[in-house]
Amino acid sequence: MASVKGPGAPKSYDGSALRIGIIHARWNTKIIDALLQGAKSKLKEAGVKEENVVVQSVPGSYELPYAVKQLYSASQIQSSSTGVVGAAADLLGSATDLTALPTSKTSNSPFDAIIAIGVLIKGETMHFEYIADAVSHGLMRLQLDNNVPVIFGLLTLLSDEQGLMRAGIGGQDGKQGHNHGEDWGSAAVELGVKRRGWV
Ligand code: DLZ
Repeated sequence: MASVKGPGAPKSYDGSALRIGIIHARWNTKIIDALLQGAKSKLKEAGVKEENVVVQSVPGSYELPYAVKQLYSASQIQSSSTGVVGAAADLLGSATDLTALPTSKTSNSPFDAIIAIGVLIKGETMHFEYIADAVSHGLMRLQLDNNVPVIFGLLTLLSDEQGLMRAGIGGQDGKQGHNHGEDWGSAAVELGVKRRGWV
């Protein structure tokens, strides 16, 4: 029987004209890496060109809203000398894989969608609640204020096990789980296409 949960039957959208940004936190790296691969695989499947996917990282989930804002702002800056890749690198600091991208192959249009990926695992203090709340509100505000889809790739987990399952890596009971990063990649393509026009 088909699952009740999830985004329903997949619809295919042509992502070949899209430019997508991904900002991911580095806390809980094993889970993050799998989610990132999942998202990238769906972007590729939809035809998003590799040179039009910009990936950046920040230490933890709390930094996601600021980084999304900076990345999006940078993509709006038209810089004839360095191009948007250089401009984004300037804004985000020098340790960046943005500069590794060949500017000539990279579109300098603003991002059509940005995926924010983070993994919060509840500990013994209230840290989790404060970060989850702040990041959720921050990302929502960003997408509404800037009219750019921000895909909510923040897992708020009660255990490591839940994260492994939701990254498709598998839990202790032998079940593999579903990689939610794939859903975020597909959502970015769909929203990116729809942002360009609903009719
Ligand atoms: C401090 C912290 C803790 C305790 N847990 C997590 C977590 O589970 N996931 C995550 O992405 N980040 C965590 N952080 C780091 C904060 O998000 C942030 O990077 C720091 O508080 C510095 O602003």
